[in-house]
Amino acid sequence: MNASKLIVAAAAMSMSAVTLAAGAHGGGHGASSGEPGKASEASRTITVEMYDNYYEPEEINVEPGETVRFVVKNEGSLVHEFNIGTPSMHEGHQKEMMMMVEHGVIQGGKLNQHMMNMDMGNGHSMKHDDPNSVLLEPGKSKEVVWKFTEKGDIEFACNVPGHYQAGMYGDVNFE
Ligand SMILES: [Cu+2]
Repeated sequence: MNASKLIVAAAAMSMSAVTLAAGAHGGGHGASSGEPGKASEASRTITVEMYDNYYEPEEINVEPGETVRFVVKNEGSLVHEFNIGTPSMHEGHQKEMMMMVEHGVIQGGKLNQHMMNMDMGNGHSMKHDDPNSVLLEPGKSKEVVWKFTEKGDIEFACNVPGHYQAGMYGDVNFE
């Protein structure tokens, strides 16, 4: 939430059309953010609370190679996301989340589950089931198990339109 981050975010937004085509979605491709982890290999559990529009804690510290089990709780009044990725992955995902809002999938404090499962006509749906993220209605809780395979420029972020810009993201610091 410092000034330099905001400048980076603003610069990234101006390039948004390019990454939309590239589809920086999910954790599978993008190498540097890590990979889905196994709960049995998690070294610890971190509880992350989501509010309107910030996280508690605001940042986390991990060791390279560490698997962390996150218990994510939405304590706010709006739909929020917990998504682990690089800044450019978040930027790409923000386009998809914008589409989810435009199609009425995300409605303030509610998710339209029926629409999330609908085929959009091109073999794609607006399901939100990537292993690096959860999208939660108020009062809901879910787990994400993630392995931080190597050091990288990684943030956890909410890509619901406007939330990242409001400061709803935090750094993953490597020890
Ligand atoms: Cu949010």
